[in-house]
Amino acid sequence: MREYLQLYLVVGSVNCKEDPVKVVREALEGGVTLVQFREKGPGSLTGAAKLELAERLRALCHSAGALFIVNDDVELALAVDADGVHIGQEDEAADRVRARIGERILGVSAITTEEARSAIRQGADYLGIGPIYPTSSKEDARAVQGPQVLKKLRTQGITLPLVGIGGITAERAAEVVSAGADGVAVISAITQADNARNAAAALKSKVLRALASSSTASQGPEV
Ligand code: FQP
Ligand code: MG
Repeated sequence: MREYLQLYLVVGSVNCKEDPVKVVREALEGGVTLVQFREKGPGSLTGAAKLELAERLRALCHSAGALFIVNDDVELALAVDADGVHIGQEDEAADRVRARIGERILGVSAITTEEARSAIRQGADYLGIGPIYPTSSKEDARAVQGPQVLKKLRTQGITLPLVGIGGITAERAAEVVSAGADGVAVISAITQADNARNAAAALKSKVLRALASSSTASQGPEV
């Protein structure tokens, strides 16, 4: 699980300036390890069009060796045989979603240690932590937490895979990982870039470098 969180793309058709299939294909070429299909908000697809896009994105992800997860919509996740579902604190209860999806991956949004512990008890496989920085991709986002929230969760004994989300750019990716995340989740840093492939590749290299230095950080000075 942990490795798949390295570069996590959250995407829906409304986030994309061009064909979402093209954006996701390029993002996968650039090193995205997991795609969350988040088709919501004004102008989003519904019904058969939503199902069809989900199927196309799932196929692309699997050809690239990446995971495909559906946001909020458990029924859609089951219909397209997705790898999992991501839910937040306002969505269907985590233990109920766990019961519906069986062994598939369950991601849960959390900020506080209590939310994290509760999600873990209910069967979460990873937690989405944020917003780390200010974001314009989500109208009803909670208060900005800063990378410190990740450090705090780790200090308080949360060892589950964690991915930071909210306002993360290539410039900020390293500090998110250094604070305790296994990777970064982004919407606009990839979907609004002039070149999704290059944007993804830049993020990925920052994440990999930060992961490499975190894993040696406790091993003393280099000799
Ligand atoms: N973290 C992640 C990720 N994905 C998300 N979609 C969220 C957090 C937010 O339910 P939620 O989840 O609070 O809001 P929404 O359904 O509008 O996205 F795992 F990618 F880090
Ligand atoms: Mg949700």
